[in-house]
Amino acid sequence: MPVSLRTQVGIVGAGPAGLVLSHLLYLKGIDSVVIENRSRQYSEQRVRAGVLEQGTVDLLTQMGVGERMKSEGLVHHGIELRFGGRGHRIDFQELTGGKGITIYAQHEVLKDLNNARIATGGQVLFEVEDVSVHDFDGDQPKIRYQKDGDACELTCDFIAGCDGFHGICRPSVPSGIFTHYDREYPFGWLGILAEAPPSSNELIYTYHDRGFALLSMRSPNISRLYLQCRPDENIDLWSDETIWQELQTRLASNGWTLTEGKILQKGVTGMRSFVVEPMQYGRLFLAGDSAHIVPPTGAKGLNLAVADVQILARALKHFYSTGSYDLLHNYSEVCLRRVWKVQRFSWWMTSMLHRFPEENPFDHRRQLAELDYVTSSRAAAKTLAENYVGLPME
Ligand code: RFL
Ligand code: PHB
Repeated sequence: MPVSLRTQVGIVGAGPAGLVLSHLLYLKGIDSVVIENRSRQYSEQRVRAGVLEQGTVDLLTQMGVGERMKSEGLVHHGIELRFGGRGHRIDFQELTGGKGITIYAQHEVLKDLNNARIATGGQVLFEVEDVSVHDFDGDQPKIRYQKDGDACELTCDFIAGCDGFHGICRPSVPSGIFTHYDREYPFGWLGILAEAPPSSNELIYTYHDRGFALLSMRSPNISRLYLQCRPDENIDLWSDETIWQELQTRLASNGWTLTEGKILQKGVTGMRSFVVEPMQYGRLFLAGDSAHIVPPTGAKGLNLAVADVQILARALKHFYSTGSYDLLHNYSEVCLRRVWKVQRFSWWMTSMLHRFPEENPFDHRRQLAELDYVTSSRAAAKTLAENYVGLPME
């Protein structure tokens, strides 16, 4: 006999989507259990996102998990677009009526959320195995898993599939229900974390003949940098010296120097755009990367995951307060309106800033014209700024 547990909302995945949802539900008086197959240490150390939209910062602050982000996060009011060896600033503050972004690592957000969940008696179960979801087409869905050698069954009212792109929730839905929209890009990003003070106060997105490069950061002493590479690039072929040399070449600009430092971590990430429609089946609701992936050029994945669960938490609260399914029925439609706008923006930033293997000289000239337009037209710059700092929530 499995160990039986009961909760209102069973959440698969303790990434940003799962943990924000769990804590938001707690603040609304709704019980949840989070089931995670990795260790807490692994998820709190894994280097991923770094850019938080204003809306994400505001939400984390309202949730009471913004204290460290406020003291350690770096607030930025613009970015630089660099091409032809020259930089052009996009002034978010001026173009969006005072908005900005905050640089604060995803794994730091996870630490803050895990601490808040534990301090308030929340249940986040790490290192579970063989997770599977059942009966979500009825009104007593179940999550089955193994924990410390015991078979467990968690019965819930609803399941939130917050288990990322490679999770089990989306593939558990019978075929024919979901429509998938997909685009793979013919390149990836080689990312490094380096012990070097950032060479710029703001992020620099660079278009270079040899490919895209991005200068970002994590703190006043740690730089985060990326290079466009082949999607199947073998990281072992890149010595630290070669990486710095390529960054120096692509980021070069008159009168500006890139400070190098010890490389602490390096890795290659593939790039894709992906959406599943709808984001719900029966009592299973998908949120975050389990339902959609964006290429990182717009810095949107984590922010979109947080937007989804904000909408889901509101709909669940409405259900528990009134018994009405109205908002739950609208969940997918409301999320997807934002998802597709963010997909468009991420695709556009990616298309503008990368070299494509199949491009011809016309495409190259068109990209340069696009960059010239975005950095010389107030209307175009405003469009970029409005999307980058984050579209308003519906
Ligand atoms: P996550 O973070 O993938 O979390 C899913 C969790 O589910 C767990 N899991 C399971 N648990 C139980 N049973 C199973 N069978 C399970 N299968 C999986 C996983 O272990 C994990 O803990 O998804 P979530 O919560 O939807 O969050 C999405 C974000 O993590 C992602 O979109 C961002 O990291 C994307 N991203 C960026 N987003 C931004 O908003 N701003 C950025 O600056 C930014 N930069 C980036 C990025 C992603 C990157 N990479 C590595 C893909 C930069 C990079 C390089
Ligand atoms: C990062 O700091 O990791 C980062 C910044 C901007 C992006 C993507 C990633 O567009």
